[in-house]
Amino acid sequence: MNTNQIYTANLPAAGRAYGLDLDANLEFDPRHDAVLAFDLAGDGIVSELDVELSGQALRALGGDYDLDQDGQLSFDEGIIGSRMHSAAQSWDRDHDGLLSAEELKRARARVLVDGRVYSPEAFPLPDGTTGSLARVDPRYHCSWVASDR
Ligand SMILES: [Ca+2]
Ligand SMILES: [Ca+2]
Ligand SMILES: [Ca+2]
Repeated sequence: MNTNQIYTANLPAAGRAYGLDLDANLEFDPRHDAVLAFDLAGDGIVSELDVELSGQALRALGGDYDLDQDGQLSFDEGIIGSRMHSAAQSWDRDHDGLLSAEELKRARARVLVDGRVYSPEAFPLPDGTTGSLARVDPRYHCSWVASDR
């Protein structure tokens, strides 16, 4: 497969979800852009709660404990955020601060596009090609997606 990598910004999406700006226009569009979430309960379903908690955990992993994203850090958010940070660190198995394709797979990551659930190894990109998530960097709010074009 001939791959090139796309750099995407990680943006807040609806319901505090963790959005990936696949079409690189710095806005979250639910039809073209993706949401990164984890099947936290391991039941094969990515629920709305999974999506919200995944977003919070990914931001906490990057050091952002403002769980409700209102721009203020409450006392409770400091405590819960640091717990979420510790929990999310188990996804980062080599402790480099990034989530690699392999780490995402082991953590049961899923990519949601236009209401459908895909594997992070194959999901539709806005240009009609198939993408796979190569790396997620929660500290710098960016990701790399490999395209099959
Ligand atoms: Ca976008
Ligand atoms: Ca807050
Ligand atoms: Ca890692």
